[in-house]
Amino acid sequence: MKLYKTIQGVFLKDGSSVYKLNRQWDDVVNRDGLYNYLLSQIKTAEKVTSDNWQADLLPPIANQEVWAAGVTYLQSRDARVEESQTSGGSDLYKRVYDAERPEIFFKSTPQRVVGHGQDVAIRKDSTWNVPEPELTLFINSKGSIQGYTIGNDMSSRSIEGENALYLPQAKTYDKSAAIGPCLYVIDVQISQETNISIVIKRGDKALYEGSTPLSRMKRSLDELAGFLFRELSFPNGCYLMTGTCLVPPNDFTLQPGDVVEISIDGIGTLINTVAYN
Ligand code: DO4
Ligand code: MG
Repeated sequence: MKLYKTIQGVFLKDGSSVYKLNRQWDDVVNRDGLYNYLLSQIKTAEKVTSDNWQADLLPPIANQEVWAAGVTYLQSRDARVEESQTSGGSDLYKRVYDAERPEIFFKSTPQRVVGHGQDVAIRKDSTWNVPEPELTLFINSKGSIQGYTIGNDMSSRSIEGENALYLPQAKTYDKSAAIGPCLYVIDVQISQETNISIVIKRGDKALYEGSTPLSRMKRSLDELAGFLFRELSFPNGCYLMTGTCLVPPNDFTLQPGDVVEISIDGIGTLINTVAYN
């Protein structure tokens, strides 16, 4: 089942049927057994017959913070080892990849997040910018994974590469986090065979394309959620981006007008155009 947030409210899509839920986003999503709760709502919710409900899509978020895990795939480790050669920080990435404790960092407050169809930003003071396509977990306030969405952890490689201590500036700025188009809720954990793919388009040319199964991630999803919740509470639940595996070649940087399309099996496609703030 898929949950969408729009200007008109919260909508639930089950197969080809769509229902309007008369509750606020936080109240709908932050619960145990979200899948069964949504199933029960279908019995009483108003069925929507026109297609207009999708017109004013918002990111699937209200009062949730967005956090991110890093260096969870070998490809991310290697790319960062390379970009930090001159700063002397490359050893950090090798060590965190092998360590018991994962890298987890704060990514975004909800008001800085954009959704499907909105612009994502690159920093004007950065010379090397990339999208990071990431499976993104919705975790309820008790620390249990209840759903999934598509995330784009927009990053400045020039700023992070200059000095690892600049990570918050490389990662967190207005419109640096995109999530959507929906929250995907299933009654089992998402399959390891699930593919994440990306296409970056400039005009009608695809400049970079890549795809990877989730199984290439070094850590488990529960492990990442467990570390995030060790000493942090999230009264409305939170989102956790789980790291990237798809890294464009080193001579690639995003430009305003580029279109980033990220797809995850079962969830859909998140499309954003790149712009300056
Ligand atoms: O270590 C810096 C960030 C890593 C990251 O965002 C990723 O691996 O996806
Ligand atoms: Mg990332």
